[in-house]
Parts: sequence; structure tokens; C-alpha cells
Amino acid sequence: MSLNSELSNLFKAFASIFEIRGESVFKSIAFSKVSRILKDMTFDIRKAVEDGTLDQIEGIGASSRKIIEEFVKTGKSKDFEEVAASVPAGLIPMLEIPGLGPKTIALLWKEREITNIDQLKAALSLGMLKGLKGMGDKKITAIQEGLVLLESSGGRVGLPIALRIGAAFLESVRKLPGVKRAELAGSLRRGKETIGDIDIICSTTGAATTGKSVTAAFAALPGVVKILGQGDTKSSVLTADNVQVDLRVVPDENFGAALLYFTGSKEHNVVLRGRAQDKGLTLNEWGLYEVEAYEKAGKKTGEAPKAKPIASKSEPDVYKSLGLPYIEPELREDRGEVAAAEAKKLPKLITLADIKGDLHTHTTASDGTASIEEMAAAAKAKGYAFLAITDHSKSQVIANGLTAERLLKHVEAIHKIGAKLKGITLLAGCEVDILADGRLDFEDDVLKELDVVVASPHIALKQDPVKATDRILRAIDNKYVHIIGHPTGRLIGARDGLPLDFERVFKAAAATGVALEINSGYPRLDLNDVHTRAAIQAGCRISINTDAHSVDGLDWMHLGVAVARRGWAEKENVINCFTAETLLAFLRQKRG
Ligand code: DGT
Ligand code: CA
Ligand code: CA
Ligand code: ZN
Repeated sequence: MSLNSELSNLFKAFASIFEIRGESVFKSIAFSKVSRILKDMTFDIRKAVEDGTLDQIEGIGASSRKIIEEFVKTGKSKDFEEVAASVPAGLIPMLEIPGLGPKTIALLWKEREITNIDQLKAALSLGMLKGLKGMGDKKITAIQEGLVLLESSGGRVGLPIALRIGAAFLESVRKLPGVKRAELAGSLRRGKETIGDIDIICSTTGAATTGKSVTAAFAALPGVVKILGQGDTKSSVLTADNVQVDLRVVPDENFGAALLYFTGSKEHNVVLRGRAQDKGLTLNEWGLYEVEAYEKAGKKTGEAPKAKPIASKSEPDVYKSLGLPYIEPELREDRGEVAAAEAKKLPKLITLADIKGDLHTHTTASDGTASIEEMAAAAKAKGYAFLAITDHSKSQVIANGLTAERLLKHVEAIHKIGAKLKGITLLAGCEVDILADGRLDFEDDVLKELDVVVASPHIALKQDPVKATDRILRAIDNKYVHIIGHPTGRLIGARDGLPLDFERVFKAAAATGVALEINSGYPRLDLNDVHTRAAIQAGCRISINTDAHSVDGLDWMHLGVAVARRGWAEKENVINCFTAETLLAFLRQKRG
């Protein structure tokens, strides 16, 4: 784990412990924020400490700075040890149980002396939680299910699986009797790389009884293996892939506000509510209301407020009434999107339709399953203007990497086939390994024969930050390199990848005109969203590629586009959106 993520986890734990202790929420919020800042940071925090620039990072206060400095120097924090020692150690792992937050953990601890997961299980089986304040049957069932979920799934599911399941359920929900509108919400709609659970919001055509029949029909859908919870307006189920799907049913009048609320992120919602408050309004999952009218009208829990909302039907309505243009879901992470919207400076996000070609694909010449002709035909059928064939280089022995001799023959074959094709430009390239010291797998006299060179790190991914960064910089400096493929080599859930000093990498890539890849293949999705945005801000070009090893592999472009959108990318930033002509000019320019 990198130092940044270690510290991010430390501050997250800090925040949770303060919440468990029931102290000032402000402390907890401040530490959560520092945790997030550290997670999103594109440079090594060690550097900021060493340069003495820590105090220039917005959102990190004096006490957090002290903790960071100490941790960087000694690998620990006395403050944290003290705070952690103030609550039983077994409480911290309990935070991982879905549906169980710090407040409930505090309650279980204070009222039932439960201080670890095993005691919680025992208490549940003995029925000891009954009678606790706020601990109804539903809540108890939710905790039981959370425990099952924690042990069976071990957490989050990847974006491609969640998209498939989400799309299938959404389609089914839209067909249920009484359903008027339905949309995906939550992290899936925001396009996050991993998803905790799938959220669906739907509206009904009218009658109050419809909600109940909709949730019942939802829980009876094929594909549901277990019902986790079921009520008049919401239902949670578990699918065969062990993924939780939450459905919420609202009156059609409130659909936009509910969709906005349950799309999140929680942090984006906090900023919106603050903005509403400043205008004398109140925003919740039902709508945007005038505070006075809202309070006067009164409200029963679980039912729509009696007051008439200023806006609630659609998301654009709500944003508009807050004096803002519509903010795309992928931007809703409290990363400055509301301020940008206010200043009319939101990016015009790239879409899948803007993509004109794929620049990193494999064929049977190395480890792919389709021929050059098959890949070209599939790309053409997608309406692409160009396709680059980039098989592996010789070091990738297990992937049947090409020797220089085989590569040059392959290039000839690609050119020959390309010459016969109409409507699509076929580029002959190679995915050249960046060796551990930054040398490339082929000499320049081989590289210069290629139309496009993708240079990627595949081995030796556990280098220290200086070695790793120097390695990538050396590849960027090679005159024949056009794209750095999956720049860190991380695999989501499996390995962190190279601990790059991204600022140096972005500066060099921008200066030399090398594009940085967002690899659409899951579990790569590397560069990630935060790094993509920082790269663009530093003036880099981005290339989104599927790294397809088959004809079907070309279909995953939308995953990379999701990452790019979360990275605030516009089509101008992405070389795959160029026309074939502009792309060729871009490729030539690099070689001067
Ligand atoms: P996930 O499922 O962990 O990948 O992330 P989300 O963002 O889908 O989170 P989830 O499923 O717990 O809730 C969906 C959205 O509903 C979330 O983004 C914001 C909203 N929401 C849920 N619970 C709360 C809450 O306690 N407070 C606020 N403000 N919003 C919430
Ligand atoms: Ca969710
Ligand atoms: Ca949820
Ligand atoms: Zn590849």
C-alpha cells in the first residue's frame, strides 16, 4: 500500500472512532475530508512534507498536518494510537459490516457491551438486540444480512459486472405494472470503478397501494436469490452473483429529487443542501422546498411532505432552482463540480459516440483470438475511422510476444490488409514492454517502422517511487513512443501498480506529446479518474483503448469512457476522438 493510502485509511479510522465516541461531528467530518484528499492526491504526500508545502494543500488543517508529518517520519501516529486505544479494538472491524454505522456500533457497545464481531453474532442469535432504542426488526435483519454479505462477498463488485446486472434489473423494473419511470442511481450511475450495491429508483403512476405491489413484484423477479428487506417503498435483494440491488419507489412527482438524492455522492448532496440552505430552501429526497412552507406543512416519516415543492420532478429542475446548470452524475463527487457549475465552467464531457477508433488491440500474432482481418472488420462495423493493431513484444514470452523479425512481417501483413480496406485506416503498431530500467523491448530501428507505439509496463511493478517514475519518464522520452499503455499496471483488488510521481510523469508527457492511456479492460481502468483529471490539467493528451484480445473485447470502450468522464475529460483531450487525418498528424509530430 502506498503511503498516501495508508494515511487515508488512518484518517478514515480516526473519523469513525470519533463518531463511535459520539464526539463533535466536526472533527469526524474534517478527518473524513482529509482521508478523501489523501486518497485522491496525485503526488506522494512524502514530497509535500519534505518540501514544506503541506500547509498549501487545501482542506488539511493544523492538527491533521501534525499527524501526517509524524507518520511520514516515524510510520506511526501517537495521536492515533491514543484515540484508537480509547475504544475497544474489536469495534473498528465492525465498521466494515454493510448497514452498520458508527452510531449503531456505539449503541451496541454502550448498551449491550458488544465490542467485536463475534460478540455481535452471539448477541444476534440470542435475540439480545431487541428493545434497544431504534433497533426494530428491520434494523436487526439488516445487520444480520450485512454480516452474511461481509463474509460471503468480501465487499465491492467491479463496474462491468454491476453494469450487466444493473441493466438487466432496470429493464425488468421498467416493465413492472404501475411503474412509470425508472433509472439506475448510486455509484453505478456515477460510473465508479467498483460498486458496493446497485441502486434503482422508480416512480409509480399514482395510487398509494402501487408501491407495495411494485416492491413485491421486484423481489419476485428471476435472478433474485434472496430477499434482504422488503417494505412498501423499498426492497433489497441479493442476486446469484452475490450483488445487492436496492429498489426505491417514489411518487412520480418526486422522481427527480429521489434520483438526485440516491445518485449521490453523499458528499455532493451535502454541498447541494448547503447551497439550498443559503437560499432559504431545504433539499431532501422528496424535493426542494421553501423552509418556512416545509416546516409549517408538517410531514410523516416515509411519506411525501405535505408542502408543495419548488422543484422535484426532474434533476435538471432541481439544479435549475438551485441556480445551477445540470451536473452529470460522473462529476458528483464533491471535487469542485458545484463551484465549476456556478462559474459556468463545467466540462462538456466526452461520450462513447465521440470515439472514432481503438489504438491498443491484439491479434493471433501474439495472445489475441482474432485475425487482423476479423479485428479490422469488427472495428469498421462499429463505425470506427481507425484501428491500431498492437501485439506484444518479445519479453512477453507467455503472451507469445513478437521478435523483431516476426513483428516486421506482421507490420507488412497489417499494411497489406489495410490497403484493401475502405472507410477505415489500419495502423500497424506494437505494445512494447517498458523494461524495469525504462529501456524498451525493441531498438529504435525497429520502432521507427511502426505507425503507432504503445509502451506499457508489465513486469517489475513493485519498484520504489523514484525508480518507477524514472522508468516511465525514460519511455516517454523515446522519440518513437506515442502512448504509455496502462501507466501504473495496477489491477483493481489485486495489486497497486507502480507508485508513480504523477506530477513528473504528466509534465514530461505534456512536454513531449505522449498520450497517456485509460485502459478500458477491467480490472485495469488505469489511469484512474483522479489521475486522468490531473493529467488533463497538466496539458496531457489521453488515449482510451480496450486492449482487446478478441472481437468482443472491442466492446468495452464504454468503461474507459466512464473513467474519462469521471476525470472531467472532453473529446478534445482524447486522441481517439480525432479524425484519422488529425490522428496521423499527431503520430507523425511526435517523431519530428
Ligand atoms: P456504493 O454502493 O458503496 O458503491 O456507493 P453509493 O454511492 O451507491 O452508496 P449507497 O448505495 O450507500 O447510497 C446511494 C446514494 O444514496 C448515496 O450516494 C447517497 C445517498 N445516501 C444514502 N445514504 C445516505 C445518507 O445517510 N446520507 C446522505 N446524505 N445520502 C445518503
Ligand atoms: Ca450503491
Ligand atoms: Ca444502496
Ligand atoms: Zn495490451
